[in-house]
Amino acid sequence: MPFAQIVIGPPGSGKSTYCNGCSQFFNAIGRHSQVVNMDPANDALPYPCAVDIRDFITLEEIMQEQQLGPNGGLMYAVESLDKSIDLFILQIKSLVEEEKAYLVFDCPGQVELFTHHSSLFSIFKKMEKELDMRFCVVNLIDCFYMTSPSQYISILLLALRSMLMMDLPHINVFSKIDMLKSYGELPFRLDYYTEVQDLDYLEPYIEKEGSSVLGKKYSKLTETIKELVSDFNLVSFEVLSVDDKESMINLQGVIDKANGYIFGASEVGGDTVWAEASREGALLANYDIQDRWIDNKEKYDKEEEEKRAALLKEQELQNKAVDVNEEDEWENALKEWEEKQGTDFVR
Ligand SMILES: Nc1nc2c(ncn2[C@@H]2O[C@H](COP(=O)(O)OP(=O)(O)O)[C@@H](O)[C@H]2O)c(=O)[nH]1
Ligand SMILES: [Mg+2]
Repeated sequence: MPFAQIVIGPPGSGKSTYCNGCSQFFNAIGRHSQVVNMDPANDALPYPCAVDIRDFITLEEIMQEQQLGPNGGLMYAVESLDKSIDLFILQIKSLVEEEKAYLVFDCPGQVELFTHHSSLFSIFKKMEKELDMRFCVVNLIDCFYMTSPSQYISILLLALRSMLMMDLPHINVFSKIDMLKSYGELPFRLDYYTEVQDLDYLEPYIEKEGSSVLGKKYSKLTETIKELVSDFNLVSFEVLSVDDKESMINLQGVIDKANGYIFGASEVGGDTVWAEASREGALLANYDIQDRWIDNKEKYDKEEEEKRAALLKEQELQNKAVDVNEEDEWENALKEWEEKQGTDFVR
């Protein structure tokens, strides 16, 4: 049974960087994975790409032929792929059936594709049906939106809309969490935002923002959206900084649960230690995001920096490459994780 992640989120939210991180992470734990580019505008990919939608269609050509701008061109591109989808699915089929690869789909950033436009969505539904693929949508949202209460409410609505539209297991993620502290102090703890706790507490902050920037009607609209999001009670977030190994390990543990990978992993194979630990529920049970990213961020950053420097020194001594090797970094991070996991097992 094939498994996959569908990586979505607004432009610049870190999707391609995350897909590259996934590629390295899965390599380190021994899971055979491949990244598929679904964005016809993605001309500089940071990862090795197994199937590229640009082999079927490129945005520049469409914009020229159809006299469209970038957004219209993208919609047209996805719609035309929808019509000639069979060849594309055949390539995906060979990846999952012959290569037995775990797939990561890097999607375009236009949010309408995930909120009310059905083309891209129907491609994934087709794969689900024809290849019995198990998906998890990973929705990346820049953590900067946490810093304004009305924008925070807007992204909750956006997340809710794509959850309802895509109708697949869905993990929302605040990306670039390493930047959050530099945006200034937040009125609430980080878990308030990630767990989407009682939104009524935000009211005075929305009002304040309304009177200064956006006007009364806007804050009333925000209040109504807030009630709607609370009524559904579906949205919550994980956090991610791609360079931080611990946040990556934590996120992948959550995703494996959501798409059911941990229950079917024996068929996929290659990452036994990881799969066993996930099944035992030993994945970073005590990952404290407030502590890591706000209260003691500098301390942890310094520790990470020291670890990197030590690794660099060790490599220099061994006359290896001068640049710290990503593989060695992962090896160390996973070793630490296994040690932590050991203590969890004992407990
Ligand atoms: N600080 C920080 N920057 C990030 C992180 N992830 C991505 N970025 C940066 O965000 C920018 C946009 O990333 P990209 O992956 O191209 O976004 P995409 O448009 O969603 O594919 C790039 O400059 C990345 O280096 C992160 O975890 N932390
Ligand atoms: Mg991208």
